[in-house]
Amino acid sequence: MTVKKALITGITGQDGSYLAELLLEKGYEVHGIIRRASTFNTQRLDHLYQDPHSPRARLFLHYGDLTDGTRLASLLETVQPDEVYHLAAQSHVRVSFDEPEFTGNTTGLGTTRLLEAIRSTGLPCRYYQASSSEMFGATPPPQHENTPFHPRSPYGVAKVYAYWTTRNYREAYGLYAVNGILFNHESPRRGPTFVTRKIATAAARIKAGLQDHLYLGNLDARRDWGYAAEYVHAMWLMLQHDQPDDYVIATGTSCSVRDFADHCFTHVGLDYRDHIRFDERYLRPSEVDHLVGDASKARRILGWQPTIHAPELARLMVDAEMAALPRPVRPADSAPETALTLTAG
Ligand code: NAP
Ligand code: F7E
Repeated sequence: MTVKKALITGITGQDGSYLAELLLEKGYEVHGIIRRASTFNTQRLDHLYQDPHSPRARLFLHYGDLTDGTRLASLLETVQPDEVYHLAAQSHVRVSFDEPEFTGNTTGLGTTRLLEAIRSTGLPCRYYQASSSEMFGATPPPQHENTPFHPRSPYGVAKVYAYWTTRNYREAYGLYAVNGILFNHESPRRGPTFVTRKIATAAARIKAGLQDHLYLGNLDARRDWGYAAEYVHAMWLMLQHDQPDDYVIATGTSCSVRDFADHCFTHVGLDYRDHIRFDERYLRPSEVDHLVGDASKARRILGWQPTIHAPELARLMVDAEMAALPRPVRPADSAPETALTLTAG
């Protein structure tokens, strides 16, 4: 039996790590593109690491960057993937207002570079584009596949560009290319500056007496928050279908940032109102007020359905933060028995 090969851009990110896990479980050979950095950036993958010299190794990492189209093409030639999951992006909405040009270059044009590399190498691979509910922006909920886009940030604008580029390569060149329009999805592996992780971390640390307050911006924004481990399954399902198509992936429910904070703090027996303070630095020049996805197409055609909604998500994220807290150092933990005996003596 031939082993399927997948190439993942953004494998070091939240979704990349869950997707790599899923594909390895399914027996794939997984290749990931990572950026060269002066420090290691593979923490989310360390538990999956296999010595590439081992004959059993099925996870391979390669240096590359979305700004380097030549490298993307040479990697495709080398790896010859059956499936390409394009997850890499400058993915932080607030940061995209500070770095609009960089965000356009990576999140927008990076998609063109990768699709053009696939087209020019002529590989018959299937392509997944990480599209986002941020593309809907100001258009009121519920949002589905035919809802008009009205992005409210340079990030959202770049994702709209990437979405249409993906559709254009499907229509113009017959590429098997799909857009997964994913609503917010979170986990203990979420980047620390996204609001759910920021709140979950703070709730655990405040409970443990390690900090007193948490500074946030707009508490009234409402999001449709799901669990990342369930959402990567939808990405895989999209590439197994007979026809390439675009799908919304969401829970169909929403809550406000304030509600999410309430879930997290209540879980550890605290009142969020005693600990949250306002900092205008976390406001955005234009905000997305309300996102709720209608994922009925994915349920009907792919059989995908989420099981975890915001309240459970908040609890599982806070539990993970509590478990990861530094344990208080006791003498028995810090010193070997002989030293302890000497000190005691
Ligand atoms: P993430 O944790 O921020 O991960 C982003 C990944 O992209 C990281 O591996 C990062 O590498 C890589 N990357 C950034 N710039 C790059 C460049 N110039 N060249 C190569 N790699 C680069 O994002 P995520 O939450 O996993 O999301 C995955 C994708 O889905 C993103 O495209 C995001 O925009 C999109 N999306 C996310 C959500 C969500 O709620 N999570 C919803 C809809 C769509 P480093 O580790 O080196 O930084
Ligand atoms: O903000 C508000 C903020 O940064 C959520 C990305 O994965 O999902 C994500 O984008 C809400 C916003 O996620 C703080 O104003 C208040 O209304 O966690 P976030 P996001 O902007 O929704 C979409 C689908 C993506 O595609 C993106 O890649 O929370 N908020 N106070 C705050 N947000 C942050 N980050 N920090 C605060 O202190």
